[in-house]
Amino acid sequence: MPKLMIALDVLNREEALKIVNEVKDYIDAVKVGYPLVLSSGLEIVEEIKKICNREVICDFKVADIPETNRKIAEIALKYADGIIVHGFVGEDSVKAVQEVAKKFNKKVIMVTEMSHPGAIQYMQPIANKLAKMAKKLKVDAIVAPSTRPERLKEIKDIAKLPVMTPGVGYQGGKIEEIINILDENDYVIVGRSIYQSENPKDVAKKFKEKLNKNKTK
Ligand code: FNU
Repeated sequence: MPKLMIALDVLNREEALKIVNEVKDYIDAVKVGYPLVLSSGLEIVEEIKKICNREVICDFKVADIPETNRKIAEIALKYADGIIVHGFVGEDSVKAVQEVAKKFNKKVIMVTEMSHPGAIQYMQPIANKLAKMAKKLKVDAIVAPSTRPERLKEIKDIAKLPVMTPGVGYQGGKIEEIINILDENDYVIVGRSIYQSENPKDVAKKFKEKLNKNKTK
């Protein structure tokens, strides 16, 4: 059964911690990004971990020269269990983050093709190459879109690595359409459908149940 990762893109500490506390029994991991970290500080990662004792990944989509990437990773991975980086900036930039992650025994997750419509414009044409690069560099996981199941499958088949897939719920992706592509090492990322709902706990529970039951082969 694939894991459920909540994307916690809320804008304040209290709300973030309240939601984590509500959904903690049904999630396997938490993803924080700029919206939460810039509004509440990186220490929020430690606070989240204290409440739910789950993996916390920093979605910083790091995309700079190796030296700057290295600095960002050094700070983020002191707290987080993994960091999301962009691959299009090239192997050297990703490798710089991998070196830091190795030191801390943490994960590097590399974006291949993003889930929004605009990703078709520039990312999709290079995404298969990025998937090959991810395989070559042996990153710990890749990001690929659940909004385009056929692309998710193609990219996963090329990279042969665990996938963290966003786009389920608000962006139109459906668990039913991706479940047969995924395995127990993969993560389905859900944000707004959980944290903007009236009852985040119930919604997280339902997603978790869907991940458990929906495999058809
Ligand atoms: P929700 N995210 C994404 N698509 O949506 N990191 C990508 O291709 C990607 C991401 C993040 O739509 C997005 O920033 F690489 O509310 C947000 O944090 O369910 C989450 O995944 C999706 O949130």
